[in-house]
Amino acid sequence: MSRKVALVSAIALFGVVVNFGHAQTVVEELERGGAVSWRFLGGNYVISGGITTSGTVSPGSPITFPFQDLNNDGLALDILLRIQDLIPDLGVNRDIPLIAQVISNAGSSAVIQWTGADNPNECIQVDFDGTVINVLITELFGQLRGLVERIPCQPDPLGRLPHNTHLRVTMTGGNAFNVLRLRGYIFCVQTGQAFTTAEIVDGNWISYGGGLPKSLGNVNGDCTIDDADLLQVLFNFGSSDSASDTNSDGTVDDADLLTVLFNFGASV
Ligand SMILES: [Ca+2]
Ligand SMILES: [Ca+2]
Ligand SMILES: [Ca+2]
Repeated sequence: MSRKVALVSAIALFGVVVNFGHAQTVVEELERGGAVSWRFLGGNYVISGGITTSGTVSPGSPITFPFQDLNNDGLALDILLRIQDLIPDLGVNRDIPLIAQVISNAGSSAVIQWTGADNPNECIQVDFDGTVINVLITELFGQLRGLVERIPCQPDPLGRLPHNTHLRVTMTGGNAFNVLRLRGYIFCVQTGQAFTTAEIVDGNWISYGGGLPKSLGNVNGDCTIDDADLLQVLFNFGSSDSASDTNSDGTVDDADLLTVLFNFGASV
């Protein structure tokens, strides 16, 4: 008996059906999704201090935020905000670690806030609308607050995630809780007159996540883990088909099959 047949027989005997798709909160479902797609929908910028000016910031391209547990508090909803991805034209290549905090959790909806700062204390060339100025950046501060709600399971509306999504995160709390601030000394001269603050205000953003990722056995990326996933793994058993390789170790084998079986029946 081949290994594959032995495994399937064992499964049939034990009838492993674990269904954890229901009775979770949206916070757990968001974490389970492993990543969100995110798009800045535009806003205004205000610069004051050593330079005083203002203008509009165009909507950005959709980006992906893989979730991590950056502060080791057991909640893997933290993200690394790359300024370069958010505002490519600014020329600031720094990351702000945004730590997730659950503000409220009503089960079917929740409010999550991501907050973080970076203090580079580096003289960096910053491109303000085509004018390149050296700035000794002392502080980068970011904060996002979003309302997480369920939506019908569907392909990622922002086209970033490889699996279907069933959660939408919309900006909430306005300017008070959604901040991207850059502070520093223009021309890298540390005098009071040179101290400048640049902030994005009246911005808006949207994000999508949830769903069932490949790592849980949803190898076809739809809204359930079922016999279609099982068949796909069996069909590709022994190959290196990355779509069917749930643990991304380069081989489709019994570990991947067990992942599908363990989560069999889950749906969103
Ligand atoms: Ca965390
Ligand atoms: Ca599936
Ligand atoms: Ca594998």
